[in-house]
Amino acid sequence: MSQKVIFDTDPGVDDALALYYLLRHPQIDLLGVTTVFGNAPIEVTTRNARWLLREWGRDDIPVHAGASATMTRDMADESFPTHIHGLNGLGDIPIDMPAGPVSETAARFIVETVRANPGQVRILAVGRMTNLARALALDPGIAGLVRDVVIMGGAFRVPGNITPAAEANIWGDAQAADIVFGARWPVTAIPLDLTTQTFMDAATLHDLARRGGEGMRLVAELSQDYVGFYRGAGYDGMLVHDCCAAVFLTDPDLFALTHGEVRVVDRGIALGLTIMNPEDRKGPPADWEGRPRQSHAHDGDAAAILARIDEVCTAR
Ligand SMILES: [Ca+2]
Repeated sequence: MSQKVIFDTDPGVDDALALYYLLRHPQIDLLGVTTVFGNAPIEVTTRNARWLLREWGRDDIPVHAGASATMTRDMADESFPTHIHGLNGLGDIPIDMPAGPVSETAARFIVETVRANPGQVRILAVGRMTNLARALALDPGIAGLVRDVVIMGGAFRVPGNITPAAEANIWGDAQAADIVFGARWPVTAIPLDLTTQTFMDAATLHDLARRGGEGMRLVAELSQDYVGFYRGAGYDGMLVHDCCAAVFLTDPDLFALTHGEVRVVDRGIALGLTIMNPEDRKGPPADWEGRPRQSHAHDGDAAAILARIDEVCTAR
C-alpha cells in the first residue's frame, strides 16, 4: 500500500539522494516538499528542491518554502556550511534556475495536508525542525492526525557532528526539536548513532551512477564535492544521513529502535544535545515527566540499508 509522505528538507547534497529515493520508490506517494533554511538560505534550498524535481520530471509535486531562521533564542549568527554543500547547496554544479524571493507557506501546507488526510500522512524531516514546530503552533490538533514523524537528527550515544554535544539539524533549532519530540505524535529519530555507519564509498557511488541512468548520474555529479569534503577527513565516500531516514519509511525492519521520552538542551555549550530517558531507568523523571515516549534508531543493518538505496535508485 502506498504511503503519503511530506518531505521537509534543506537541499543539501544528502537531501538530494533522499529525495531521489522517495521519487523512485513505488510505495511512496510524495504529497509535497517543504523547505527549510540550513545547508543554505531558504531562497536557495527552495530553488534547489524545485530544480531537482524539475530535473527528475516531477515538477507536479508542490514545493512550499518554510522557515528562514531558527526559533531558538540567543543563537549566535551562523554561516552556511558551504565547505560541505557548496555555495549553491548542491555541490556547486550548474543550476539553471534563479533563487528568487519566497513566501513562507510550509507550515500552512503541512496543516492543510494532514487535515485532508487524517491518520495517513508521514512527515519525513531531514533539516531543522522549525517548520514542524511552526505547523504545531498553527494547529496543535495535527499531532493526533499525523501517522508519524521520522527525522534525521540527534546524537544519543555518540558525539555530535557540529559540536561534541549536538548533531547539526537539532543544533540548528534545538527549541523546535524539543517541541517536536514533546508533541503527541509518534516520532522516530534516525540519529548519528546509525547514520555514521551508512557510508557509501566513492566506487559504489560511481557504480550507482553508471547503472542508475540519468537521474542517479545527477545525484553522483552533485555529490562530488561532498565526497571531497569526506576525503579531506580521511574517508573515500560519503555518509548518506538523510537517505537513511527515507529508508526507514519503507524498511523499518532494518533499524533497531530504543524508546523513551526525549528532551533537547536548548541553551549553553550542550545546545542541541538529545537526551532520551531510558526505559529501564529508575528514579524521578524530572524534566522528562509527562512527555510522550518516542523512538530513536540506536543501530541498524547499515549494509542492508545501502543495498536498499542501490536497489531502489537503480531499478528500471
Ligand atoms: Ca538535510
